[in-house]
Amino acid sequence: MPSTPKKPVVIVTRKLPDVVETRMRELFETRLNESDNPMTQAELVQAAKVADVLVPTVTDRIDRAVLTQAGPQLRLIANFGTGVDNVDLDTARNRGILVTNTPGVLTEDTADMTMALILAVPRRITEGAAYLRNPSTKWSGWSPTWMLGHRIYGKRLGIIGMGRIGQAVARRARAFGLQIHYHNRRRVSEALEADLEATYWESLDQMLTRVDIVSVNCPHTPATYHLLSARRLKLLKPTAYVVNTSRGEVIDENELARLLESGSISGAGLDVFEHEPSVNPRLLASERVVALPHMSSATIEGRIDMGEKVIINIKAFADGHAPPDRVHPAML
Ligand code: 8YV
Repeated sequence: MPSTPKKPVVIVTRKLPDVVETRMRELFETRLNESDNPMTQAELVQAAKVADVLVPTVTDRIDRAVLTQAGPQLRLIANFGTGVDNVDLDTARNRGILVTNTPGVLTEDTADMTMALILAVPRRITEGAAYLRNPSTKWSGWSPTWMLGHRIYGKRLGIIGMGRIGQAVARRARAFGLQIHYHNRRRVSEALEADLEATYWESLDQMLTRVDIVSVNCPHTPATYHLLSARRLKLLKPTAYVVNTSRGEVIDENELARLLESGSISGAGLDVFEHEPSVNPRLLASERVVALPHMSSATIEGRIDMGEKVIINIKAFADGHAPPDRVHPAML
């Protein structure tokens, strides 16, 4: 009788939606994290010693130490997330460990939240909502000069990173009457530029001096760490707003806080932070900041789609095929 192939041992580091966990259990030798407590580095090392496949999330640092102590059976890191800055990709590649991610399925949700922040900060949405809720303030009624924000229609939006999410933000922003400007490693096609009515800036510095709202939509890589450096942040107009739904590390957060405190820029909408889960208290203290706890992709539909992507990548790998969402497509 032919023996049934051994199911891969899959260790999932955080609690995933039930439907995803159930399917993973059916398909693989899956070990789940019912408690949802983030794993310590020591626990990650332990997991890497026994897993054939590790499924980490943004809260797990799969660094050199974890990867060099991994057992030889660890062949795939199927990241539950699009950004892979939590994984030491070079070490993984050198050790022949494949890394996959979940691109495409959180584009629209992240773009929605980016647009929400683009609206929320200039229009003071959270301030107004908090005012009505606050039991110590009594609303005395409408007044012509109270709670005034700034119009976004007709303003210039500068998108840093014109990938899937940047483009989805541009589409929404066009509908709100914003003019689209962008900076990207590579200029996008003429057809796409025409479709989005987007102006390309090869020089990020020049774009920053001219836009009213900046949206960070590029991944965090060694090349984009502090891309919005202290020097670059100072190029922004004092009336400018900064929105970030990508990764906190792309912005020099201390300098951002300083410029907000001194009124050298007008506000910021931040869903991500440099040292998550801690949030710079200076940013939280600023009335000019709308801060969210890394929830741009947090929809149940999105999480299930992400889980499906992870499952497809593991299944392809287990069946001896190339997983579709390889971060280094050349491997395999
Ligand atoms: C995810 C994200 O929730 O996918 C990403 O890159 O930033 C998030 O929206 C998180 O990364 C899941 O690991």
